Amino acid sequence: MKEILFQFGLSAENFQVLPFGSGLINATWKIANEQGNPKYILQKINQQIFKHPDDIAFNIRLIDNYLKTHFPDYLFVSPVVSIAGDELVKTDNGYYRMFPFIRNSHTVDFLEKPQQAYEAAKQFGKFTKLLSGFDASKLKITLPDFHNLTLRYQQFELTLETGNPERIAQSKDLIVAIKQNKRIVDEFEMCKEKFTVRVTHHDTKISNVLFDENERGLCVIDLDTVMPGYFISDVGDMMRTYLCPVSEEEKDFSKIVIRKEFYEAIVNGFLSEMGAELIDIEKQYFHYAGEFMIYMQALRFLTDHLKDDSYYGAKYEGHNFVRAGNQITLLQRLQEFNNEMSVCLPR
Ligand code: GN1
Ligand code: MG
Repeated sequence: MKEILFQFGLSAENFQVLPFGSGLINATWKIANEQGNPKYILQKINQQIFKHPDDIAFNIRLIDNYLKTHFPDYLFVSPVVSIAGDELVKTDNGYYRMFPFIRNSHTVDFLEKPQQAYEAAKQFGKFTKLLSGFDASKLKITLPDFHNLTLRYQQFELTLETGNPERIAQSKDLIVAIKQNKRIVDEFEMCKEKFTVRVTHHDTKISNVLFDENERGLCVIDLDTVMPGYFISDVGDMMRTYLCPVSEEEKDFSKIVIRKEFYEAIVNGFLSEMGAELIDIEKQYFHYAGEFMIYMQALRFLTDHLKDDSYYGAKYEGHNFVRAGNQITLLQRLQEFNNEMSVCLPR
């Protein structure tokens, strides 16, 4: 750590390095000064997943330039440049990057109020809207096929033949549930033909939004997965992670419910920025977004369980099995909700 801080022009004697955040992929630390005030966020990029960290830096630079030119008032958190002049510091141990800690800002790990969902949805919508004049095809693909549901389904089917046979046998019910919902994959194929490709964040969990002291959204962060994509990725992951009072880690599935006020907050927050951008067919599929992302996450957790947790890892035996079951339950609750609500929400 001393060496890494040095490369970013900081002396380890003047700073404390504290673990920070709860992401599953990259490791994150908060760098605080001697008084304990946070000054920087340091991240190690997981190179098992992001094979070309330079591509992430490239994308951030392009977006940064575009936003600084066209929307200078937008708060964009640019990475700290190292003494060698790079956004990334490469060590034997991997790639690191650093961001300034924005004063008086904070992140939220659990949503307590619908207003937080509104603010977050507004910020993710605003990010895509501000970049509507930017050519998304210039972005490097940092994770090929990241939200390609069709491919994920094919990988799942392949895993049913090549995966851990004991786990496959034990997961029968979840496998059936996945297969029964295959329609969601078919609908995605239709979406791909009709939807507009836009700059998409692809990781809209609540901790990727900065809030100010008055709980107003400031901007979005964590741009590793910003790529060309469809709005259902961003809206869908908000539905997946904001609607329910418990997370994908919850083992007691009876706690999985859909909170209507949070649903409305996502719709209103996102449409406050993107309402004029979305085309009719996209608006008609607003409700599909949640199904799409929850189903894909169930599929990913289950596939990983059947492949002995090679992607997500496991903190206990059966961890990804529990996560997959949790997401299947969430999918069922959302489908019930969508059926009941179809009258009062824009369909
Ligand atoms: C991963 O690391 P984190 O938590 O931001 C994953 C997301 C999943 C999420 C599930 C690159 O995101 O796609 O939705 O875990 N990111 C990657 O918790 O695979
Ligand atoms: Mg992330």
